[in-house]
Amino acid sequence: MAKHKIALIGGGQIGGNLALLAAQKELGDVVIFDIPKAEGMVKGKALDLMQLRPHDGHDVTITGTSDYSDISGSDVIIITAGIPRKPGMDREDLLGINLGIMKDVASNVKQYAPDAFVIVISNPLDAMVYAFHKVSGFAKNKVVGMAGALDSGRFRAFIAMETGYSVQDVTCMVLGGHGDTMVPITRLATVGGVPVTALISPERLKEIEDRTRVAGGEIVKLFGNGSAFYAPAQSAIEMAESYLRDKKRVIPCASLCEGEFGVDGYFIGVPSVIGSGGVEKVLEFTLTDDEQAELNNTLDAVKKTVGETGL
Ligand code: TXD
Repeated sequence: MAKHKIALIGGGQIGGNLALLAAQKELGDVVIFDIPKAEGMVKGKALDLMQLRPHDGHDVTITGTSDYSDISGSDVIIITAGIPRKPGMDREDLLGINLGIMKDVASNVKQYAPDAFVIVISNPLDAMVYAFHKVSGFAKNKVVGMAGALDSGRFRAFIAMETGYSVQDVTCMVLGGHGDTMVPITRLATVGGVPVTALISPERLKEIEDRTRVAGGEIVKLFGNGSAFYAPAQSAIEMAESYLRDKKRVIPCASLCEGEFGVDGYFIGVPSVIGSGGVEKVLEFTLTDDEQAELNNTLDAVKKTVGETGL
């Protein structure tokens, strides 16, 4: 069977880790694309990763390039092109610069990899995935935003840290926009099937929910320059793997809703089945009145940032 091909548009902090993780999982050959001024960086990262292979034994090829034609025939495209936040910035502050970049990326991906499954990571995520979809004209099942996987992972991590129990057994879901209005569905969070509400006080759960909402900003503040990259990269790789290996994982992703959860025409974090058909289905379920109100609130935030794209 021919090897899969994964193209990373943007080979910076997240892009470099995407390349490492994709190679170590032998998801396929990896092409790291970046702009000409960063060509040396991505060629260097690719060569360094090629030299890591003997230690891990993963037989894939990793290359770096600034020539878009090198992404031709990719099965998966993962986009991190753009600038990250600096302390004090909201994700929405990145819109002006990153929207221009995303329009350029979308046009080139449409030209060179029209059949790929596209995972958008660049911020502001909810607007960037929308922009990619609008500019590329890709079918809705072939475009998805990575945010909920990261936000849910952060929620899970904080619950594991609070209880001391294995992260493996913590199950959580964070829905909505990738911003401070995101919606942790605490009601359904469990540790090994035991509701977290039986393990953690309401006051602490509220603090954990609040920390989850601003977890990205907490790291940006600590770094002073740039944002998280290990967990974002792993989150996107889980989505790519589910597509490439038709795993039918159910992952909170920014998928295009057309009526689900009362959302129509926007990409927003919802439980999404990822398989060889891309986003194969959005799994809808009844929210409580409070949860629906929070989702409507986060939708308003998504509508605002999407509106600013002018698309
Ligand atoms: O959960 C999420 N979706 C977020 C997303 C989690 C963390 C970070 N989030 C966002 O991802 C972040 O706010 C940024 O918008 C992106 C990428 O973050 P990263 O930390 O990887 O940024 P870097 O290290 O600056 O890498 C960006 C690369 C860099 O190498 C640039 O040269 C390149 O993007 N770049 C481009 N690549 C292709 N095409 C164009 N036009 C381009 N412009 C810059």
